[in-house]
Amino acid sequence: MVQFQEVTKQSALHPKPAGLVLQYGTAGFRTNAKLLDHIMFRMGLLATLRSKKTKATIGVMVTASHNPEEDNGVKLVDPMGEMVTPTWEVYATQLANAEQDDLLASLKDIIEKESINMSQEANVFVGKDTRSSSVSLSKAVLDGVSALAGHNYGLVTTPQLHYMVCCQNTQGEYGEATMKGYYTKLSQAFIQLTKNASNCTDDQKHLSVDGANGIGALKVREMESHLKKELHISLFNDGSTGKLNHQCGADFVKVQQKPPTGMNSGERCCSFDGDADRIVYYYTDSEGRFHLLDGDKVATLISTFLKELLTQAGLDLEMAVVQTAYANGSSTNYLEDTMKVTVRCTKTGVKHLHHAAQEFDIGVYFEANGHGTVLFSKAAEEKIQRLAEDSSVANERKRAALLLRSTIPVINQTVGDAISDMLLIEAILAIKGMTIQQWDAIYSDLPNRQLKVKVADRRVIDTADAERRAVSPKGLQEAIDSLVRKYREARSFVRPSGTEDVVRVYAEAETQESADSLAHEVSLAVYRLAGGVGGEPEPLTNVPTNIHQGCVN
Ligand code: NG1
Ligand code: ZN
Repeated sequence: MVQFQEVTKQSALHPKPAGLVLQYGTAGFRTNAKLLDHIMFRMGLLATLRSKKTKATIGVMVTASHNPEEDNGVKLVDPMGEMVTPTWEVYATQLANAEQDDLLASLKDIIEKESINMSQEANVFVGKDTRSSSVSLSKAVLDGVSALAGHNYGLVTTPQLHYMVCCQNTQGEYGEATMKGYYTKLSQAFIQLTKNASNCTDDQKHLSVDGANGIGALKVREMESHLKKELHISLFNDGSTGKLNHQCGADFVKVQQKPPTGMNSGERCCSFDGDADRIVYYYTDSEGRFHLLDGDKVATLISTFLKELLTQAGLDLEMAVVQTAYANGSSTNYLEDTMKVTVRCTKTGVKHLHHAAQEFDIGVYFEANGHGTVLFSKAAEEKIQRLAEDSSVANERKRAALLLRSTIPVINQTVGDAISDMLLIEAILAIKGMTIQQWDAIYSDLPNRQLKVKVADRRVIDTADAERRAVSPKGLQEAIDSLVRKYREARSFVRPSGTEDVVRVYAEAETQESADSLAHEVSLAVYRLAGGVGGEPEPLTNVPTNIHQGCVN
């Protein structure tokens, strides 16, 4: 077939380095940008096949999110704006690792297994972040997509691309598949929602945003005029001078537990990550202490707000909060014991959280690192809509129903979205007349520490129970259990990262000292029992920068 001749011709321009093996991981393919040209071309091919198969528009986003500027990555977006389905992750890995001469055979194998009609039209939306390598890598994707099928959005945030794909496949029901459509939908909804906070002062309307020197900064600038001064944004790390994710951005702030450089963090601040699908808030108090409000605090604020409105509206809808093992233990206790909200724990990676959240009328999902959103089932949206329109409903119920109705369009339900989450959080704080200090005081985080350990092969670690227990190597879980028993209010778990060649260690305990020491002891157990490489992890207190041989925070 002519199509296959074209594939052969084009793929020669995007050759695969022989022997290189990469895995479609937690967030697609992600590694040093120099190794990704052939992957991009092949993901262009695969997205075209997926589009033919689903008879719908498919998205391809070129980004390595919060990872360093030198890295890049790619992930596929399914028709409703969600992450690509797991069977196709397997095809992605198969196609990516086929040696040059086997590429056609691998492609034909997928076509056959999925009974794809090759004469079906295809449509693929391609987006990229601000990394310098994203320019040529997104061109490689487009080479893989037939010239007719592709729609290149150029610079977009990851969640904007997910949104466009969903709009396109719902024939505009979800919104208009343009940048203007995105800004208009979100900002109009925000303005509508904050009308209910009429005595909000200019001070309360002010927010400092760290754009991580990435795409989020560009897009916040673009959106500002749509917000009609209802939110006053001071933008830092806007990409004009600094390097992407370097000493700034949501991941830096969360892991280092300190403000980004180039920002006065006294007041209410937030940081996006490099592709603007994560957000964390923070402030520094009058004694100079830094306070982080991470994804768990965001989930708590949003779910408290929604639960109060549901009660006031008298709506019987089942709401749940979905977290991962990284959620701070205090947040889980608060949600379950005080708020009486159902809490679910899934494996790391938003596709798992998203899936679990879909099982409820309202599913609030957030990773501790700040990636998350809220999902409303069709039935829930309809019930809210009916109540908001019901003229026989009395004051308090009516107000709550109207607020719930106005909340829905502020949210990007396809995937976690820093811009949309920011607008939702700002609206909630304004409506509740709540300061960031009051929000922070809802519960106190247990001190915690995250470390990384290098091992020869991280696949030797197998986990169960939503990654909270290690089932291999032998003896590791027993070692962790006995270390945890030494500390009060302690918890620890380990898992192989899906985006980096490391094993992650998490520990929390009553004091920071205990959390640090437990994390270190568990790192040593991993190092000894799971084939650690490099020098043994050293205690945190000995190394002020938190950077160790074989154990990097
Ligand atoms: P890995 O490297 O699998 O831990 C990290 C984050 C995930 C998710 C992905 C995708 C942590 C501990 N892990 O995955 O939550 O966001 O990156 O970006 O934050
Ligand atoms: Zn990201």
